[in-house]
Amino acid sequence: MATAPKTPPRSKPAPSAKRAAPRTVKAPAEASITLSSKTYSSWSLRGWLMAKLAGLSFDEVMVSIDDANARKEILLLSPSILVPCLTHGDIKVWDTLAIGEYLNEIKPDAGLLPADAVARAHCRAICGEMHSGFSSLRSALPMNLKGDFPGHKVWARALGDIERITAIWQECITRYGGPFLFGAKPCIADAMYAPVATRFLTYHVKIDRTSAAYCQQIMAMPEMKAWVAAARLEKDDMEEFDMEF
Ligand SMILES: N[C@@H](CCC(=O)N[C@@H](CS)C(=O)NCC(=O)O)C(=O)O
Repeated sequence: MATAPKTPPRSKPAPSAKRAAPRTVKAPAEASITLSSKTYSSWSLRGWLMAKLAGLSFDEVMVSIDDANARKEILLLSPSILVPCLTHGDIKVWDTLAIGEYLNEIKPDAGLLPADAVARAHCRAICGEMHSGFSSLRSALPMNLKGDFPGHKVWARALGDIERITAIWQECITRYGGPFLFGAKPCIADAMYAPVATRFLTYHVKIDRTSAAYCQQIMAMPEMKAWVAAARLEKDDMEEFDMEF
């Protein structure tokens, strides 16, 4: 006589196999970056923007460079007592251009530097110019993301810097097709010049149409919008400042 096939008894799920409620676990950041003011610190903005463009996940370590205790803390974090400083595992990189180069090495697919060797050399040259030059522009027009100064008198020596910077921008945009300096995507050079774009807008500097459109392009980047929004929430307004910081 044929017997009906037995259905195997349902085994009770082991306690550990019970379905757990879905949890979102935030992955630890890959790195951290020390920054000072989002309103006034142009170098903080450059380093931060490079890390964002690289797609690095990082924690922001905000330090006040005016506070003596904070200065001691920065000294531990950044041997030069300058911001920004990138900490990635055991490695510390405390100069903005070096941060850009380092990020390009650990995130080679992010396109932080142009793929073409000639364009790459051009990019490094204009980044170097920004890094070591334009001191008249820096002191005449300090970055201030909360400010709006129409009619601001631009010191004559700064005019030469403005002329040179806009010539750099025009040449890049003409040669590589824009809308960013080296083509369709922002790269290290755009991060280096982003604080200049903010200054031109803050002080209503009269510039050519290509350069003015480039400033708008920089300000429309989602990363820039996030930085500016965070700057507006900062409480530490400075009444006066006479040097770039
Ligand atoms: N050349 C440096 C410049 C960095 C710099 O000057 N940072 C300013 C803030 S924007 C700073 O940390 N100043 C410290 C101070 O004034 O005590 C770099 O490329 O990172």
